[in-house]
Amino acid sequence: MNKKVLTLCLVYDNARILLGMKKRGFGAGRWNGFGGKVQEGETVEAAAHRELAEEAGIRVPELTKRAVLEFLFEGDPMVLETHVFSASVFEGEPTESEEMRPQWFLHPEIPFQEMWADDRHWMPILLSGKNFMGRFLFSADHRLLEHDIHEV
Ligand code: 95F
Repeated sequence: MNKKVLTLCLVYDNARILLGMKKRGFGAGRWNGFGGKVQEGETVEAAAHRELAEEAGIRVPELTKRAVLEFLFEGDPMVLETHVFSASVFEGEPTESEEMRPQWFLHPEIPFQEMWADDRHWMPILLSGKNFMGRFLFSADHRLLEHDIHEV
């Protein structure tokens, strides 16, 4: 099985969540958490810290493991194994990077219609404090075909 390991970090508190508008590359034009590919010789958690710093300009003293999500796209043998982390405490001011434009959203105003179609299925579970696993199958044109989520 061909797989890529990715990270995804959500910084949030009881009122708001920090998302970034992806400015280029895969997923451009969508709001998402901050993350990306784990590099060779790097731990998954180190990659998550690095991507938060690179893409959002913030540092977090602690990341909490929350989920592992598998994303599959029809016609593509690659499985995207995405490790989801959360943090509530951060240092620095969220700053726009080449990759992302950060913005805070109140929980009831999360722009699900401008996000990957999986997010509306799992982000409410994340915000409710639960941990979970999920598998999402997309068509080649990024429509969500199947999804399966288990709380753990
Ligand atoms: C969400 C995704 C994907 C999907 C893109 C690559 O970095 C990790 C996050 N990531 N995030 N919410 N959905 C389908 C994979 C394209």
